[in-house]
Amino acid sequence: MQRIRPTILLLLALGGVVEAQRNPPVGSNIQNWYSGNPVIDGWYADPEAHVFDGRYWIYPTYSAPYNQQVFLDAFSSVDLVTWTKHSRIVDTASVKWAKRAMWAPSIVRKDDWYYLFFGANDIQNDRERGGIGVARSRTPDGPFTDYLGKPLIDAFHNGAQPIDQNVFRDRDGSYYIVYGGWRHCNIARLNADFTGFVPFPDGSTFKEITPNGYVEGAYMLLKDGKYYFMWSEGGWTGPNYAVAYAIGTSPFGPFERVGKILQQDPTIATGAGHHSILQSGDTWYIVYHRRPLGETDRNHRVVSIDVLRFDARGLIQPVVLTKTGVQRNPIR
Ligand code: FUB
Repeated sequence: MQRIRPTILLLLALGGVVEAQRNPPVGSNIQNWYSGNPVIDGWYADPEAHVFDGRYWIYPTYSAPYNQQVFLDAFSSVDLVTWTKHSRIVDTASVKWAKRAMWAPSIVRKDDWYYLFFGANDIQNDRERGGIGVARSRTPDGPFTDYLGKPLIDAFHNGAQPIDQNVFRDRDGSYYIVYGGWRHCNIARLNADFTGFVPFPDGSTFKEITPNGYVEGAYMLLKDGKYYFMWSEGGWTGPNYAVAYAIGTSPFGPFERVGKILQQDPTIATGAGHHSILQSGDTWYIVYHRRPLGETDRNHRVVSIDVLRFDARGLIQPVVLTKTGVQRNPIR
């Protein structure tokens, strides 16, 4: 029999400890071992999830009447079960041009700064002040302060309302913003310090990549060399809100709609949509909002988390909505 080296034995033992930490011992209180859904307390929507500084983070919209949406809160956890609230990480008090409707934060870490992109004011035309802004902080819990003193995108381009942005780093190190409401989605390449954009070779800055069915809530995931472009469909105030996706070979598509991955389950919740994706080791999660059964107020949205699965061909399997949420997963 081959002799097993002590270091391998130690790694096997540590693996056992990690598994033991994730799985509930027989007879233990199951609530301590699952996140539960909603995963955080309160009315929140449009969550973007990340891992920063050894913690899981969720950055949502505060789901309330537009005039009360004057700040953003964040939530962090080391195990997906117990969450800490970080109140008012950014506030219209420190973003002079933003008055209301602070929506759908998207965060990236770059050069020891955390950049928080957000929508504000829900502008209806180019004469109104507002759009997509940027705030930044040295730490993921803020305080984030206005970076530009004005919106980064302050007008409609290709018919896209400047809201619902997702910023991502491409394989070559470039940063892109995908965004847009009113059934149009654009992509633009951010410049190195996020103060503006790098025009594309054809001279344009905003390229439309709207797939069939797109309404809002753009999100780009790079996985195994593919660009999974996801978005929300339907109306966010109703039960049929949903998430669909396409797969492309470049951030510019073309994106052919594959199908829905997230939608209501009338036995669990309605209006499931506006999501983001979280990875921890080999486990993928979808973090999204939904409306509890019986709730009719359009702002009564809660943030939930469930497992996201890919099949052997890399296609996303339909998400199973749960009340239990996901298993405890201590961050490594
Ligand atoms: O939360 C405000 C708006 O509702 C978001 O911008 C949309 O995506 C929808 O979720």
